[in-house]
Amino acid sequence: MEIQELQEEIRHKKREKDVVILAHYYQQPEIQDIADFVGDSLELSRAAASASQGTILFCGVRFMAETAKILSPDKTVLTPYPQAGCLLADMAEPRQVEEAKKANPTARVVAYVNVYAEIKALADIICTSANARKVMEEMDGEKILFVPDRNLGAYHARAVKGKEVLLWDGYCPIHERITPASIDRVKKKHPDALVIVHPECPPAVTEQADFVGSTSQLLRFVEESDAKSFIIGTEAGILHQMRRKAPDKELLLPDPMPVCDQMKMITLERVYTSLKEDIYPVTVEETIRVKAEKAIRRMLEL
Ligand code: CIZ
Repeated sequence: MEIQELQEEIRHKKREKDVVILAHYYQQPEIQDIADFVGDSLELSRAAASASQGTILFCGVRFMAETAKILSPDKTVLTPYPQAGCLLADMAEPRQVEEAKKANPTARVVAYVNVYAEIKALADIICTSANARKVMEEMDGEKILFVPDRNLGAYHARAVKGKEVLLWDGYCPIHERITPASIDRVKKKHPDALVIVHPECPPAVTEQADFVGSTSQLLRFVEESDAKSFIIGTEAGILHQMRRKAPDKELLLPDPMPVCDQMKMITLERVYTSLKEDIYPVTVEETIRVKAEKAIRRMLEL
Protein backbone atom coordinates (compact mmCIF):
# COMPACT_ATOMS: atom_id res chain seq x y z
CA MET A 1 0.00 0.00 0.00
CA GLU A 2 1.10 3.61 -0.61
CA ILE A 3 1.91 5.70 2.46
CA GLN A 4 -1.30 7.76 2.28
CA GLU A 5 -3.47 4.72 1.78
CA LEU A 6 -1.86 3.01 4.76
CA GLN A 7 -2.33 6.14 6.86
CA GLU A 8 -6.03 6.24 5.94
CA GLU A 9 -6.42 2.56 6.88
CA ILE A 10 -4.73 3.22 10.22
CA ARG A 11 -6.95 6.25 10.94
CA HIS A 12 -10.02 4.21 10.09
CA LYS A 13 -8.98 1.20 12.20
CA LYS A 14 -8.07 3.23 15.27
CA ARG A 15 -11.51 4.88 15.25
CA GLU A 16 -13.24 1.56 14.71
CA LYS A 17 -11.31 -0.13 17.53
CA ASP A 18 -11.25 2.91 19.86
CA VAL A 19 -7.46 3.02 20.11
CA VAL A 20 -5.36 6.09 20.87
CA ILE A 21 -2.04 6.33 19.00
CA LEU A 22 0.86 8.06 20.74
CA ALA A 23 4.13 8.85 18.97
CA HIS A 24 7.49 10.08 20.24
CA TYR A 25 9.21 13.10 18.66
CA TYR A 26 11.92 10.78 17.30
CA GLN A 27 9.46 8.74 15.20
CA GLN A 28 9.35 8.97 11.40
CA PRO A 29 7.23 11.89 10.06
CA GLU A 30 4.57 9.58 8.54
CA ILE A 31 4.08 7.96 11.96
CA GLN A 32 3.86 11.30 13.77
CA ASP A 33 1.18 12.31 11.26
CA ILE A 34 -1.20 9.47 12.19
CA ALA A 35 -0.73 9.94 15.96
CA ASP A 36 -3.36 11.49 18.22
CA PHE A 37 -0.59 12.94 20.34
CA VAL A 38 3.15 13.53 19.72
CA GLY A 39 5.48 14.28 22.60
CA ASP A 40 8.41 13.23 24.78
CA SER A 41 8.24 10.02 26.76
CA LEU A 42 6.83 11.62 29.89
CA GLU A 43 4.22 13.74 28.12
CA LEU A 44 3.16 10.60 26.28
CA SER A 45 2.85 8.59 29.49
CA ARG A 46 0.69 11.33 30.95
CA ALA A 47 -1.43 11.34 27.78
CA ALA A 48 -1.71 7.55 28.06
CA ALA A 49 -2.89 7.76 31.67
CA SER A 50 -5.57 10.35 30.86
CA ALA A 51 -6.77 8.79 27.59
CA SER A 52 -10.40 7.70 27.50
CA GLN A 53 -9.62 4.77 25.16
CA GLY A 54 -8.88 1.39 26.72
CA THR A 55 -6.07 0.64 24.27
CA ILE A 56 -2.93 2.68 23.67
CA LEU A 57 -0.75 2.00 20.66
CA PHE A 58 2.65 3.42 21.56
CA CYS A 59 5.00 4.38 18.72
CA GLY A 60 8.38 4.64 20.39
CA VAL A 61 11.02 2.35 21.82
CA ARG A 62 10.20 -0.33 24.37
CA PHE A 63 11.02 1.52 27.61
CA MET A 64 8.57 4.26 26.58
CA ALA A 65 5.69 1.84 26.03
CA GLU A 66 6.63 0.20 29.33
CA THR A 67 6.44 3.55 31.14
CA ALA A 68 2.92 4.01 29.78
CA LYS A 69 1.96 0.53 31.01
CA ILE A 70 3.47 1.22 34.46
CA LEU A 71 1.27 4.31 34.82
CA SER A 72 -1.82 2.75 33.20
CA PRO A 73 -1.89 -0.88 34.34
CA ASP A 74 -5.57 -1.34 33.52
CA LYS A 75 -5.15 -0.31 29.89
CA THR A 76 -3.87 -2.42 27.05
CA VAL A 77 -0.62 -0.90 25.79
CA LEU A 78 0.55 -2.15 22.40
CA THR A 79 3.98 -1.75 20.87
CA PRO A 80 4.16 -2.32 17.09
CA TYR A 81 7.66 -3.82 17.36
CA PRO A 82 8.94 -4.97 20.79
CA GLN A 83 12.48 -5.41 19.45
CA ALA A 84 12.79 -1.62 19.14
CA GLY A 85 15.01 -1.09 22.16
CA CYS A 86 17.32 1.58 23.51
CA LEU A 87 21.11 1.20 23.47
CA LEU A 88 21.38 3.61 26.42
CA ALA A 89 18.84 1.65 28.50
CA ASP A 90 20.80 -1.54 27.74
CA MET A 91 23.84 -0.03 29.47
CA ALA A 92 22.36 -0.49 32.96
CA GLU A 93 21.57 -4.02 34.07
CA PRO A 94 19.60 -4.71 37.28
CA ARG A 95 22.40 -6.81 38.81
CA GLN A 96 24.95 -4.04 38.24
CA VAL A 97 22.67 -1.39 39.76
CA GLU A 98 21.98 -3.63 42.78
CA GLU A 99 25.74 -4.00 43.29
CA ALA A 100 26.29 -0.24 42.97
CA LYS A 101 23.54 0.34 45.57
CA LYS A 102 25.22 -2.10 47.98
CA ALA A 103 28.57 -0.37 47.45
CA ASN A 104 26.97 3.04 48.11
CA PRO A 105 24.30 2.38 50.77
CA THR A 106 23.69 6.06 51.56
CA ALA A 107 23.28 7.11 47.91
CA ARG A 108 19.84 7.95 46.51
CA VAL A 109 19.34 6.37 43.11
CA VAL A 110 18.09 8.82 40.47
CA ALA A 111 17.24 7.00 37.23
CA TYR A 112 16.68 8.74 33.92
CA VAL A 113 13.33 7.75 32.39
CA ASN A 114 15.31 6.00 29.59
CA VAL A 115 15.70 2.72 31.52
CA TYR A 116 13.68 -0.48 31.62
CA ALA A 117 11.11 -1.20 34.35
CA GLU A 118 13.51 -3.34 36.41
CA ILE A 119 15.88 -0.38 36.83
CA LYS A 120 13.02 2.03 37.53
CA ALA A 121 11.97 -0.37 40.31
CA LEU A 122 15.44 -0.12 41.88
CA ALA A 123 15.45 3.70 41.81
CA ASP A 124 14.37 6.11 44.52
CA ILE A 125 13.10 8.50 41.90
CA ILE A 126 12.92 8.92 38.11
CA CYS A 127 13.90 12.06 36.20
CA THR A 128 13.66 13.29 32.63
CA SER A 129 16.11 15.32 30.62
CA ALA A 130 14.03 18.38 31.49
CA ASN A 131 13.90 18.01 35.28
CA ALA A 132 17.06 16.05 36.26
CA ARG A 133 18.60 19.04 38.05
CA LYS A 134 15.50 19.78 40.12
CA VAL A 135 15.11 16.09 41.01
CA MET A 136 18.73 15.89 42.21
CA GLU A 137 18.37 19.08 44.23
CA GLU A 138 15.20 17.86 45.93
CA MET A 139 16.69 14.52 47.02
CA ASP A 140 17.51 14.21 50.70
CA GLY A 141 21.03 12.96 51.56
CA GLU A 142 24.35 14.07 50.17
CA LYS A 143 25.12 11.34 47.67
CA ILE A 144 23.36 10.53 44.41
CA LEU A 145 23.87 7.58 42.09
CA PHE A 146 22.74 8.78 38.66
CA VAL A 147 21.90 6.08 36.06
CA PRO A 148 22.45 5.48 33.19
CA ASP A 149 23.45 8.58 31.13
CA ARG A 150 26.79 10.07 32.19
CA ASN A 151 26.42 13.11 29.88
CA LEU A 152 22.95 14.08 31.06
CA GLY A 153 23.98 13.42 34.68
CA ALA A 154 27.16 15.51 34.37
CA TYR A 155 25.33 18.38 32.65
CA HIS A 156 22.72 18.73 35.40
CA ALA A 157 25.05 17.82 38.31
CA ARG A 158 27.21 20.87 37.52
CA ALA A 159 24.47 23.08 38.92
CA VAL A 160 23.66 20.94 41.97
CA LYS A 161 25.35 22.29 45.10
CA GLY A 162 26.42 20.30 48.18
CA LYS A 163 25.85 16.80 46.75
CA GLU A 164 28.23 14.19 45.43
CA VAL A 165 26.87 12.76 42.17
CA LEU A 166 28.19 9.36 41.10
CA LEU A 167 27.71 8.94 37.36
CA TRP A 168 26.93 5.62 35.68
CA ASP A 169 29.12 5.05 32.63
CA GLY A 170 26.31 4.90 30.06
CA TYR A 171 25.55 7.10 27.07
CA CYS A 172 23.26 7.33 24.08
CA PRO A 173 25.40 6.37 21.04
CA ILE A 174 23.36 8.69 18.80
CA HIS A 175 23.98 11.77 20.95
CA GLU A 176 27.56 10.69 21.71
CA ARG A 177 28.32 10.98 17.97
CA ILE A 178 27.32 14.66 18.03
CA THR A 179 30.78 16.20 18.43
CA PRO A 180 32.10 19.78 18.17
CA ALA A 181 33.49 18.79 14.72
CA SER A 182 30.08 17.50 13.50
CA ILE A 183 28.55 20.86 14.48
CA ASP A 184 31.41 22.98 13.14
CA ARG A 185 31.06 21.42 9.67
CA VAL A 186 27.54 22.89 9.49
CA LYS A 187 28.31 26.10 11.41
CA LYS A 188 31.01 26.99 8.85
CA LYS A 189 28.35 27.19 6.12
CA HIS A 190 25.74 28.80 8.43
CA PRO A 191 27.70 31.05 10.83
CA ASP A 192 24.58 32.80 12.16
CA ALA A 193 22.81 29.59 13.20
CA LEU A 194 22.23 29.09 16.93
CA VAL A 195 23.48 25.75 18.27
CA ILE A 196 20.83 24.10 20.43
CA VAL A 197 21.50 20.62 21.81
CA HIS A 198 20.16 17.85 24.01
CA PRO A 199 21.85 17.22 27.40
CA GLU A 200 22.62 13.63 26.29
CA CYS A 201 25.35 15.19 24.07
CA PRO A 202 28.95 15.04 25.35
CA PRO A 203 30.17 17.88 27.64
CA ALA A 204 32.38 19.34 24.85
CA VAL A 205 29.13 20.00 22.93
CA THR A 206 26.83 21.17 25.76
CA GLU A 207 29.52 23.54 27.08
CA GLN A 208 29.66 25.43 23.78
CA ALA A 209 25.97 25.38 22.84
CA ASP A 210 23.74 28.45 22.81
CA PHE A 211 20.95 26.46 24.46
CA VAL A 212 20.67 23.00 26.07
CA GLY A 213 17.31 21.33 26.61
CA SER A 214 15.08 18.28 26.39
CA THR A 215 13.17 17.58 23.18
CA SER A 216 10.14 19.63 24.26
CA GLN A 217 12.39 22.46 25.47
CA LEU A 218 14.29 22.51 22.14
CA LEU A 219 10.99 22.61 20.27
CA ARG A 220 9.73 25.51 22.37
CA PHE A 221 13.04 27.35 21.97
CA VAL A 222 12.84 27.22 18.16
CA GLU A 223 9.23 28.41 18.25
CA GLU A 224 9.87 31.32 20.60
CA SER A 225 13.36 32.48 19.59
CA ASP A 226 13.83 35.52 17.35
CA ALA A 227 16.71 33.76 15.59
CA LYS A 228 16.05 32.42 12.10
CA SER A 229 18.52 29.52 11.82
CA PHE A 230 19.33 26.64 14.19
CA ILE A 231 21.67 23.63 14.31
CA ILE A 232 19.72 21.01 16.25
CA GLY A 233 21.83 18.58 18.30
CA THR A 234 19.43 15.72 18.83
CA GLU A 235 17.71 12.91 16.89
CA ALA A 236 16.51 14.00 13.45
CA GLY A 237 12.83 13.09 14.08
CA ILE A 238 12.27 16.24 16.17
CA LEU A 239 12.56 18.37 13.01
CA HIS A 240 9.11 17.28 11.85
CA GLN A 241 7.30 19.07 14.72
CA MET A 242 9.75 22.01 14.54
CA ARG A 243 8.90 22.49 10.84
CA ARG A 244 5.20 22.42 11.68
CA LYS A 245 5.43 24.85 14.58
CA ALA A 246 8.07 27.17 13.08
CA PRO A 247 7.74 26.85 9.29
CA ASP A 248 9.74 30.01 8.59
CA LYS A 249 12.86 28.86 10.49
CA GLU A 250 15.93 27.23 8.96
CA LEU A 251 16.53 23.90 10.72
CA LEU A 252 19.87 22.16 10.29
CA LEU A 253 21.34 18.94 11.69
CA PRO A 254 24.95 18.11 12.62
CA ASP A 255 26.98 16.29 9.98
CA PRO A 256 26.70 13.28 10.15
CA MET A 257 23.00 13.38 10.87
CA PRO A 258 21.89 11.89 14.24
CA VAL A 259 19.40 9.11 13.45
CA CYS A 260 18.26 6.41 15.90
CA ASP A 261 17.79 3.11 14.03
CA GLN A 262 15.85 1.65 16.97
CA MET A 263 13.24 4.42 16.79
CA LYS A 264 12.98 3.94 13.04
CA MET A 265 12.12 0.24 13.49
CA ILE A 266 8.55 1.41 14.05
CA THR A 267 7.09 1.59 10.54
CA LEU A 268 3.60 2.35 9.21
CA GLU A 269 3.22 -1.31 8.15
CA ARG A 270 4.05 -2.47 11.68
CA VAL A 271 1.64 0.05 13.19
CA TYR A 272 -1.10 -1.19 10.86
CA THR A 273 -0.45 -4.86 11.74
CA SER A 274 -0.35 -4.01 15.43
CA LEU A 275 -3.75 -2.32 15.20
CA LYS A 276 -5.29 -5.05 13.10
CA GLU A 277 -4.05 -7.99 15.17
CA ASP A 278 -3.82 -6.34 18.64
CA ILE A 279 -0.12 -7.10 18.89
CA TYR A 280 2.20 -6.77 20.84
CA PRO A 281 0.77 -6.14 24.33
CA VAL A 282 3.31 -4.76 26.82
CA THR A 283 3.49 -6.56 30.15
CA VAL A 284 5.34 -5.60 33.31
CA GLU A 285 5.56 -8.01 36.22
CA GLU A 286 3.34 -6.58 39.00
CA THR A 287 5.90 -6.34 41.86
CA ILE A 288 8.27 -4.51 39.53
CA ARG A 289 5.50 -2.33 38.14
CA VAL A 290 4.40 -1.19 41.63
CA LYS A 291 7.94 -0.19 42.63
CA ALA A 292 8.61 1.49 39.29
CA GLU A 293 5.33 3.41 39.52
CA LYS A 294 6.28 4.67 42.99
CA ALA A 295 9.59 6.08 41.64
CA ILE A 296 7.82 7.75 38.69
CA ARG A 297 5.01 9.21 40.83
CA ARG A 298 7.58 10.62 43.25
CA MET A 299 8.97 12.64 40.35
CA LEU A 300 5.50 13.70 39.18
CA GLU A 301 4.70 15.01 42.67
CA LEU A 302 7.74 17.34 42.67
O1 CIZ B 1 12.38 11.33 27.37
C1 CIZ B 1 12.37 11.47 26.16
O2 CIZ B 1 11.36 11.52 25.52
C2 CIZ B 1 13.66 11.57 25.45
C3 CIZ B 1 14.23 10.36 24.92
C4 CIZ B 1 14.29 12.72 25.33
C5 CIZ B 1 13.72 14.02 25.68
O3 CIZ B 1 14.49 14.95 25.89
O4 CIZ B 1 12.51 14.21 25.71
